[in-house]
Amino acid sequence: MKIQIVNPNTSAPMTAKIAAAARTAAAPGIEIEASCPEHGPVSIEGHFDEAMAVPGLLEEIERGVATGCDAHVIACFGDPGLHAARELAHGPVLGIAEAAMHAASMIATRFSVVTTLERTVVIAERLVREYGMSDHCARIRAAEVPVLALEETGSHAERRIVEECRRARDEDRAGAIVLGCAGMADLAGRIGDELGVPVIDGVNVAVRFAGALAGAGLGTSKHGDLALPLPKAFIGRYAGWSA
Ligand code: 5HY
Repeated sequence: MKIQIVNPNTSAPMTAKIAAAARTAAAPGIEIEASCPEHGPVSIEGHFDEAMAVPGLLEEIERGVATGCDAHVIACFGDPGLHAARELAHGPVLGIAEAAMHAASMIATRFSVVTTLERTVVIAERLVREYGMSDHCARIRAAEVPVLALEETGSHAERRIVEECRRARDEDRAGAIVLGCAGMADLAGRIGDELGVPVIDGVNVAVRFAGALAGAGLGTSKHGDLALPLPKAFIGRYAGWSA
């Protein structure tokens, strides 16, 4: 089985970190194909970044479908382009936010999310509602850490995230904590050990859930709104999408 994982931003160090976390999570015999778009923002920290990242993400998903990937993971906590990617793919497509929130709801009555910047909290709040997690999600907190600070050795990013997770544990009555950025994939184990509560990395659980769904013979339904896109002409820079 081959699982594609796409980092929708264009940061090569973050893509490498996500690939490593995905390979650690993958069951024996599962091959991971990791990539990021050639075009787009180096980090995604708002609605504009998300919108600008989606065309490149969809080009990567289309490439993964063409190379025979059995399932696909979108490794960005806003789950950008998730439904559009599901239209393109036959295999399951999972976003790390959706996967992490569902995992948290299965191991704790209430969970909190610790994300990067305050301005992205509204995006996570929308996903909590969309995924039916409002009764499970105690709070969405921002550590006020820019995404790319997670790639800088010696930055205070990790310490700020640990402290925000500690506040979530102590103030939100959260039985589990969801990390709100793919760039935090390498922190879950350390923070969980330090705080004594389950800390969930979406890359880890999304890869495992994707393998489980594909292993169960389940793919994205092609009946209804997630059917393949209707063939039509695209003009200008997207002419390559013309059917
Ligand atoms: C992510 N941005 O997972 C999100 C995190 C965020 O570039 N990768 C990004 O702040 O929404």
